[in-house]
Amino acid sequence: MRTRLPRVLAAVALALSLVFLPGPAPSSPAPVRRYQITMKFWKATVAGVSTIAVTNLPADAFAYEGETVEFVVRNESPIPEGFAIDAFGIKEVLQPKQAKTVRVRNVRAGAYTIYCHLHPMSVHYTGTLLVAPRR
Ligand SMILES: [Cu+2]
Repeated sequence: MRTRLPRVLAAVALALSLVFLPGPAPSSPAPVRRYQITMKFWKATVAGVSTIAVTNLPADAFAYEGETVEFVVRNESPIPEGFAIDAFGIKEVLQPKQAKTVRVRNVRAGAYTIYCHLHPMSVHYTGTLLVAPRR
């Protein structure tokens, strides 16, 4: 008598593979958050002293952990300016009118200061990159 066992085993194997094989890997890469930042310059009075002030507009950026953050930074100050985020090892120098793209991949949760490392903070406004944890 011919046995049906091979066919039954094949059917069981197929059923098990449909149940237990992992689904397709997520195909979409982590989202990218883009911020266009302009370093703006104007005359200001700090503690009674006439000086210049520089800030990043917008000053602040937001992302969720694991995302990629991309800053397109343009320097509208008449002198070289810095764009630094210590926690990610970023220390870029931008000449007047120069633009640079700075990418931070797979950001960790936390709050990070964005600042100019070339000049005292008293003539700059710092910004914050806020990275929220995923729930
Ligand atoms: Cu500066």
